[in-house]
Amino acid sequence: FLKDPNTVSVIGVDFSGGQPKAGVDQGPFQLIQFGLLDQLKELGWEVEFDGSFPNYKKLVPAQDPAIGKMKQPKSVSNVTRALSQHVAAYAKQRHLALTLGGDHSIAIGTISGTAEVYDDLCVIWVDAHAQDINTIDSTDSGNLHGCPLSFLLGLNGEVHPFEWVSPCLTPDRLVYIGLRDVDAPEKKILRELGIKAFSMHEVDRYGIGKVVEMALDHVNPNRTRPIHLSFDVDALDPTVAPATGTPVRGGLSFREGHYICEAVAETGLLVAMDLVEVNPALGDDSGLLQTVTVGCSLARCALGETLL
Ligand code: 5AB
Ligand code: MN
Ligand code: MN
Ligand code: MN
Repeated sequence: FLKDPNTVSVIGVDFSGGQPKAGVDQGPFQLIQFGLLDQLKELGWEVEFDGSFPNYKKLVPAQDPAIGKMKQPKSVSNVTRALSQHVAAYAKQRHLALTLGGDHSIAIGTISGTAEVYDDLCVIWVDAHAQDINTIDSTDSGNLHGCPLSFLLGLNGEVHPFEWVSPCLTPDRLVYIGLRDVDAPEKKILRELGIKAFSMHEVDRYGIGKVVEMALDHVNPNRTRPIHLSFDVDALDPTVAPATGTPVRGGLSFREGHYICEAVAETGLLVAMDLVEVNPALGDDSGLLQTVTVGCSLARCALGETLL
């Protein structure tokens, strides 16, 4: 799907409005500061980065009152709308879009953007949380990083200010890996929609190799569909990636996380990746370095770095 030589367009989304903890907007800066762009060049990618970080922050209005239970709705809508256009433009050029977060609400933008170009898209969602499939009514927290998929699946109907989001995903095109912290309403939604989810229980039972194979068989049976990988670093065990806003014990090991990215790279079908929820303000210095190091190596593996 991508033009040759492969070009990766990196987007740094300095946005934290989908959740309450300050600092996650600095994730992109830290990942790039650590050397991610050069690392991708060394892998042989043409790397396109417009160099600007504050471009999303300025879309956050001074006042952003809650609407219903939704917190910071205008901020999330403004940022994700701009981001969807950004990602779609790169996807149209057949560049791989690598979006660095920022909290996971940005997936409303990234997946909308990719889906606009690739109508046969499937999404692999790697996360501790049943991701973010809370509807604007089922959410307890009102934090929109817990809701992106409800918008993408069209579960919320027409909601101001998200009228611009058109449902672009069907349940059969979505699969989760890494779940272990699922709200009751989310469990209900997953069951009702028949969404395939491989929790940590399945990872333990089958092993990550079989889980990824089953996940791909479910959403991409003939390996013909473009893949959007949305990777929330909190899918990893907190001992592996401590600097994140909603850590949950019993997560993916360092190798399991990397295996997912290596296996997705092997399909040759990856067209977009989100790497989200790195919060440099959380965890101590070594925790930050560890989390940024892991984030960069996950991205490299998704973009083709192999061990041998
Ligand atoms: B993350 C929770 N389900 O809705 C909610 O980090 C947590 O993007 C959402 O996965 C976590 O607030 C969102 C309790
Ligand atoms: Mn170009
Ligand atoms: Mn998430
Ligand atoms: Mn999460």
